[in-house]
Amino acid sequence: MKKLLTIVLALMLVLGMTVNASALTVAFSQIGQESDWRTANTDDVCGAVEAEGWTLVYDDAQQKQENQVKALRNFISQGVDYILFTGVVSSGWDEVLKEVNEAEIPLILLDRIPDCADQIDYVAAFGGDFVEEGRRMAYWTANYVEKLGRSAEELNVVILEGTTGSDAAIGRAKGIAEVLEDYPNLKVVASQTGNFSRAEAQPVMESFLKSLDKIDVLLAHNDDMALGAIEIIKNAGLVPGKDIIIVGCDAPKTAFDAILAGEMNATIECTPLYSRFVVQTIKELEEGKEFDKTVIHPEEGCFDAEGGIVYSADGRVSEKAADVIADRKY
Ligand code: GZL
Repeated sequence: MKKLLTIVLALMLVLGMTVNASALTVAFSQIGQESDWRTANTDDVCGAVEAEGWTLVYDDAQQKQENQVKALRNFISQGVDYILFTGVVSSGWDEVLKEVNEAEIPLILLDRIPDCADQIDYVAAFGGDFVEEGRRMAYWTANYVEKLGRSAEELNVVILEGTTGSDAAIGRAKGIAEVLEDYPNLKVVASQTGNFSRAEAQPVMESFLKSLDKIDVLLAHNDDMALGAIEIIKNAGLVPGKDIIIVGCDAPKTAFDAILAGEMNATIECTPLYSRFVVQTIKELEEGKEFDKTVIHPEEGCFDAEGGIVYSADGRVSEKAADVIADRKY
């Protein structure tokens, strides 16, 4: 009898947790649809939440901070169980995220981490190491220039920056500047935001080409802006990937296609595929696990036409795009 009771109790516990977990409502305040990365991130995270049988409450802020603030307040009034949040910019979140804390709704930070992170409660955080991604863009470029035998040349570098005020753009800019200090032959002659979007990067690339006598390298904080710039470079009668070395960041399939076409030289990976982290974290939180405030960074690489180029201070070597494109998931 005692044994039967133990089995029944154990079953109730497991069922209880399963029932609990399946009844969850997970809200996601997403920035918008500005890039291939963002679309892949949305599809991956939302697909995973729904695949678990959880109720998804999703908001696309269309790049506007005020829309995200409104969405977060709506999530609070709906009494959701978890909030997933990535901010379009780094500042201006203190008040609303404190309201999330006061409502005692567990907050999971994804992708871009708000400046106020140390002053608020969040249960876990996951996103790219943007400063390191910037360093890798610059390291790859310096080593590729050396491979071309052009290290003695003074090369003009232009930069298409991401969304002004976002930690992704701030971090990548910091990483690029830090490494280029050691390569005086790579001279940044212009740097301007293209807001992580193809369309907004194009007039900026046009203005670079019109105002500068020579451009040898384009560093784009994301591949969408690099791909937009490639069209402008071709329209100007130049050969992208040859007349202008082009390095992006994110590594969506569209960047691989450009690399295989010889129009782009390299991309630094910044994975948007957070679903495994989100689902595992919520399940572990449901079981009472505690996380510390460390931002968990995924393992990321670098891809180019030939492979074999060192792209980091710890000696990591790029992979050949043609060898890995078939396995890419975004
Ligand atoms: C990076 C992410 C950036 C991508 C862009 O984690 O925040 O925003 O690099 C996206 O493509 O728009």
